[in-house]
Amino acid sequence: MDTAETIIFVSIFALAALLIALPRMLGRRERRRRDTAAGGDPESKESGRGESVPADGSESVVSRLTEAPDSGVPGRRRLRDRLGKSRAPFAGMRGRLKARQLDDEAWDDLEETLLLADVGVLSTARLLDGVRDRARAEGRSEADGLPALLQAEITEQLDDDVDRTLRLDAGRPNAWILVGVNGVGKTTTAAKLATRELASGHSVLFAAADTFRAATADQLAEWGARVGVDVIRGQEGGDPGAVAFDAVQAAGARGIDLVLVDTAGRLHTKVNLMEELKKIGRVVERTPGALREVLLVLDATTGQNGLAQAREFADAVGVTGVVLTKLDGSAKGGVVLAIEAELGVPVKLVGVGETADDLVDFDPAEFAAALVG
Ligand SMILES: Nc1nc2c(ncn2[C@@H]2O[C@H](COP(=O)(O)OP(=O)(O)OP(=O)(O)O)[C@@H](O)[C@H]2O)c(=O)[nH]1
Ligand SMILES: [Mg+2]
Repeated sequence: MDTAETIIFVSIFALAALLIALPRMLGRRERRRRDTAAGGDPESKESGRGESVPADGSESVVSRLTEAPDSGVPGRRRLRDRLGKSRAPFAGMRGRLKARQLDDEAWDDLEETLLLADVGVLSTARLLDGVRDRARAEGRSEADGLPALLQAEITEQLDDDVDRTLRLDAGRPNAWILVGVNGVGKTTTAAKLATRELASGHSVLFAAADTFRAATADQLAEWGARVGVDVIRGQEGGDPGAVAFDAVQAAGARGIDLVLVDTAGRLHTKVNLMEELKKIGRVVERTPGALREVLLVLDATTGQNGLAQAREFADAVGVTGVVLTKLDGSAKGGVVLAIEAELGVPVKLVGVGETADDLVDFDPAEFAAALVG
């Protein structure tokens, strides 16, 4: 073979190799492009460290909600991953307790860790008693078994045959009212709930009963437009009860299963928020049996401080369940125990991020494992 022949031979070979490799390269590029469009790297979505976005920033909030689904991640792993900040004190304790005796110091460590996780004084005492009983019953003398005992005790104290389901009878109007102070995540939770209920085949209508600021109704309306949920809204500063009433009537007329009523977290000073919320409940009940859930939305990052507000709502408006939001950005996940023990209201759902499917059914065993295990 002379030089010219060699060059021709090598060129033909290179061209053939290129023709074989090109479709594969293009396919890979296209797949990467589609993955990015579908939400990209799951890690990069751990945004929103619980900070409030003003209602006028609602457009971006809604975009994030709808455009960054996280559906590929199983709930169990997601909860564990998202609970990173709350897990940290327990992980630290686990390290310290290794190869140590179960002495006073170990018990003090456990107590401090629980308080640090915002479990609260009463619930901490109750958990310590339970873990001590378990350690005694099992004749433990080593401290490194404490986390497992704690996990079992948390599961047991939270479980207690509590009904955490959300009540809905399809084929008639059901209303779920979302209540809670400013910025805790009511509107976002309404959007998450709508996404979830639509996925399970229920029809949904939003009631923008937060008439305090028009921007909040806009936030809900924009979200509704994206997922195909209509919004019943009133005038800015108008009567929130009238909006809720109209929405339930409309649901009855249109055969819609669920009305999600988004309410204000604060009102003009002269109007009493609790009275206004009670009134919303009353007008919804003008369609007898329509009021199925009053969900108190609580921001986990406020920890024990949120409990005082929660008590006020629970006393005033007959809360049927708690949605604990921003658990992903909180180091105070232990507050779940205090909420259930001190309010006597079940935590039904937890929010673990800002995207549409970042809402997880609250499961005590899963939660205890994610926190301590
Ligand atoms: N990280 C994180 N952020 C959340 C979660 N839920 C809500 N948020 C964010 O919290 C902020 C406030 O949420 P909204 O839904 O507007 O709160 P709101 O209770 O309706 O607020 P007001 O209408 O002002 O009373 C937004 O930035 C949300 O994206 C969550 O589970 N995790
Ligand atoms: Mg809102």
